[in-house]
Order: sequence, then structure tokens, then C-alpha cells
Amino acid sequence: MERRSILKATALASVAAAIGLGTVSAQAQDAKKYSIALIPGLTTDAFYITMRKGAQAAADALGVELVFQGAPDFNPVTQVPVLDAVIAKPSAILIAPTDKTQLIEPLRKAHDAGIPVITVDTFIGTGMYQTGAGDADFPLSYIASDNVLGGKMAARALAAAIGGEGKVYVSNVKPGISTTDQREEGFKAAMAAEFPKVTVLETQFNDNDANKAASQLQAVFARNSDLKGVFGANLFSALGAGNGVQQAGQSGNIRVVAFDAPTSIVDNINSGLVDVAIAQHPAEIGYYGVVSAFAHLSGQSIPVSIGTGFTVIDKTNVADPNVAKYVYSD
Ligand code: T6T
Repeated sequence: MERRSILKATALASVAAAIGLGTVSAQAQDAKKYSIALIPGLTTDAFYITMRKGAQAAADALGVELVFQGAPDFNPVTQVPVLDAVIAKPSAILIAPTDKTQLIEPLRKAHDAGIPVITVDTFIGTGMYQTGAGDADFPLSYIASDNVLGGKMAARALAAAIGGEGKVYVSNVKPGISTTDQREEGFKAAMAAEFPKVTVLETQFNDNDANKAASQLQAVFARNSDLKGVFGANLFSALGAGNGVQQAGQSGNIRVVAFDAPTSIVDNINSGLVDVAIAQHPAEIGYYGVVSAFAHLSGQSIPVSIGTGFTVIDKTNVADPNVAKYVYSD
């Protein structure tokens, strides 16, 4: 065996040993046959770009092919044709479904064609898979952040920033997306249970359009001159809400808690525009997605759900390299 192949086999052996996959030689040969498709919510979002990096790291270590194919916007209407085009080829599909309901039937087609389906970031149905109940339990695993918890963390951070009282609202994408629905649910639940002096105004839905989120911030402020804060429930919602606060000349007066951590978050935290960013760990989601698909294809059982963590970023820790490494890649 030449040196490079020995190194590759050794690397594969250590990854496989780490994930409990036993003898490597047969699997290394099998792995060459595997092509794993990763279909993101949209291709141009730093969250999914970072997820792809983690997925590619696992694919390289395991010697499988990773195909990253998605739509330019977060929309079931554009995502389903991508899925239909991909179905012919892969050994397994990792997908962030852009709608809890509308992706059930298109994904069932893949499942019926014998392709293992794992959902990453978002889920279909209730997200409870392999239960034998309901019409959307067929995916093998759901790998994601705990989004209800993330929403609660956002509520606590925003309540602290505004001194525990006043008007706030949620800037959100659109109903029907599992992640952002759950963040709003967690946010409202924590505010209701823990902060009785905080009033949560009506949610503003921006269709994942940061410009729309910025205009909405200004419109809500025009109707509520005592607006104290906003929770941006995903990258574009938070970016737009922050821009809206800046355009309204209210930086530091209207406090912003952001879900997600694009590179611009560092400046926005340092300048005081954003108080807290809750960074997800998308690279871990991608990594465990590929490892799980590979494990399943190699005949192993896999966990029905894998939770990944958060890193809470604020002015006190944004310069710490152990924290900054969770800022997403462009
Ligand atoms: O917040 C992430 C992701 O978790 C969500 O499902 C959709 O929006 C993002 O991709 C950020 O834009």
C-alpha cells in the first residue's frame, strides 16, 4: 500500500473506531460506492454553508461523496424540484425541509424509492421519527439544535437587556418552518412564564427577506414609540431587524437578540447594535448527518435524534477564539 493510502486508511480507521463502526477495510471499499446528498434550506445562507463544511469534513474522512444541491431561496416551491432531481442518484439524503407539511409527500417519494432520509436543522411532521405513528415518521433521524430551548434563551437574554419590562416582538420568517416556529414558541413561553412585565407584540413575518424585516422594525417602532426590543428568530430576520434599528437611529435603545451568527455579528455586537447572538453549531449538524448516513448504509443502527448545542455570544466573549470559532463561514 502506498503511503497516502495507508494514511487515508488509518484516518478512516480512527474515524470509524471513534463512531463505533468496527473493521474498516470492507467499509472503506463500500464507502466508495456511497454518495450522500445534502439539500439545504437555501444555498446562499452562511448557516448552510457552514453545515456543508462540517458535512464535507465527515465525507472526506469516511471517503464518501457529498453532493450539495439546493435552491436559492427558503421555499418549498423551489426546494421540491431540487429534491425530485436529486432522488435518482444518492445512497442517502440529508435535507433541511423548508416546510413541516409540504415536504412530507415529496420526501415520502424518496423513502418509497428506497433512499434513506435524514432531516437536518428542520423536521417534517412533528419531528418524532420511527414511532410508527403519523404520516411523517419515516425519516431515520433528526439532527438539529433544540430550537424551543434556543427561543427560551433568547427571551431571557432580551428580558435582561431591557431590564425585565417593556414591549418587544419577534421578527420571524413565515409559519410552517419547524425551527423558527419552535424558537418563537420557546420565546413566548419563557416571556409568559418568567417575565410578566414584558409585552410581546404581534410577530412580524418577513419571508426570509432582511430588507422586509428592516422595514417592519421601523413600522412597529412607528406604532410603538416605547418599543424596547426585538428577537430576530433567524439570520435574515436578525440582520434585518438590526438594520432597521440602526436606520431608525435607535441603536442601543431598541435592544436586539439575534439567532444565528454570520460574520457581520462580530461588528454588530462590538458596536452595541446587537446585545446577544445565539450561534448554532451547523458544522456539527452536517458532520453528524454524514456520519449517521454512513453508519446506516454500513448496516449500523443510528440515533433517531441528535441534538447539537449553542454558543451564546456577547460583548464579553466575542473576541475569545473559542467563541469566535462558532461564527459562521461565508
Ligand atoms: O436559522 C437557520 C436555520 O436554523 C433555520 O432553519 C432557517 O434559517 C437559518 O438558515 C438562518 O438563516
